[in-house]
Amino acid sequence: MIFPEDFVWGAATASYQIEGAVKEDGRGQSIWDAFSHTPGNVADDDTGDVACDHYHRYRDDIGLMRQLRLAAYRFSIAWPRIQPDGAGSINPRGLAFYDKLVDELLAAEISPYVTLYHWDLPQALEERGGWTHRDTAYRFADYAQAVHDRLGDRVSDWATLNEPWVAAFLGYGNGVHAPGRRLPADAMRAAHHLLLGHGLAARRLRAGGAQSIMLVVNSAPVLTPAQVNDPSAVPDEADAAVAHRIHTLLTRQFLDPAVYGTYPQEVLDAVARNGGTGHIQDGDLALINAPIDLVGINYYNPCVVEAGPGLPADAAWPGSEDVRFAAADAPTTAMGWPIVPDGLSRLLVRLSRDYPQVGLMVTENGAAFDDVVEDGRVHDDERVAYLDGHLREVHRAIEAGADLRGYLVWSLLDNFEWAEGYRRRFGIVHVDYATQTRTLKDSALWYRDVISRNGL
Ligand code: PNW
Repeated sequence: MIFPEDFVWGAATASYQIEGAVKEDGRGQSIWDAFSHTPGNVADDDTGDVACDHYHRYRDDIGLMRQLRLAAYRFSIAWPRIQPDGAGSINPRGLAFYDKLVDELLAAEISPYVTLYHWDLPQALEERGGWTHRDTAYRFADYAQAVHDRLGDRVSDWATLNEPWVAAFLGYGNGVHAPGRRLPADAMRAAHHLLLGHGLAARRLRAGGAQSIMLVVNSAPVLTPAQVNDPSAVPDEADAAVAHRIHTLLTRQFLDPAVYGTYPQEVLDAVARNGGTGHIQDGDLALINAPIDLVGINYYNPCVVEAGPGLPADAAWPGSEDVRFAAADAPTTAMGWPIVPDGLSRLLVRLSRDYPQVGLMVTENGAAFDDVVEDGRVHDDERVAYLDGHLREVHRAIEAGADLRGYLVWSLLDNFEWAEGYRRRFGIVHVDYATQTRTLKDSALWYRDVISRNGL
């Protein structure tokens, strides 16, 4: 099973999950510092204070990437390192770190894929309303431009936002993520302002000459329970209607405005029922509809739903009063997430058909398991099977005509898994946090061979 010649193989991380060094070189506070330092928000009250200490160990970590023959490395920039207060003057020491990181990657012949926002909003901006406040979108565009001004001569691949659905609906809807707010109306405002920030930033990047601009979404095929193991199962009308609505709220809410400059009517209806549409101003959709080159897809598992009249709305899903979120009949990872590899091909084929103007890239895919180091090895056979199964589906999607440019595994390193803290390990490289020892898991060695063969 051979992949296209120019297919991009790589791995991904995010700043707050790996860097540590939260007080160094003038970095300001982010919402994740405030949130993780509030007891009860994160499992074991873990914080990103030290994480993988990547801020000090990035050279060694790039050495690992080189050993694995990665062609691409997707990382994110911590906005509060660049602008400690989220606005105004630029902190040169913050930019200097990413400058060195990029140079070191290029020296190792690894293409940097820079994500500008992977959830670490400057706390100073949260205190002015965070993403519920329209001004944050404009501040984000200024920050994006400052980063591009510094790195744009060497970085050609840019992503504006990581997973705006998660940032809005887990951050402001159910409060499981920072900033831990819990109001559907806030989540819907945040979603719109994130999109506005994306559009404004994409325009600045383009004006500065960026080659490739991407929006990264957490997407999933939305299936009824019967469809999980039988793609040909035909849901009844009520189930089909709720599945369509959840697909619209999860994926079309973000990609339709970005790619087509429109909101689906069902999104506008949900916004209208949850605080109103007053924050959506004339001209916003035209701004959000900035030309982009790629859509990044983060896929972990399908979303399984059926009709369930009269239920309380899930806090993360305003507009889901008639939806029952169901378990999939499938084995699960340590996160409890069902393993459904062909969900990935179904998703990619559909998105390629729905959004033919843009290319696709799998910007995250991977799994957490309870890994243990034994005699310097980690026999993570389950992760190898997970990755192998999903890569077969990536190949299948390409054969079916999906315009798919590359695949990035989540994650290079075990890291701070947000509300789950350090107990969930997604890395292909094991991190012993007490000593910061890195150990290549069997999955890393397997992935290296996949990359070398450009196939399975
Ligand atoms: C993504 N959910 O997060 C992120 O982009 C990564 O930073 C993260 O480590 C990875 O997936 C694994 O979780 C998500 O609850 C977190 O639906 C939570 C959800 C989805 C994505």
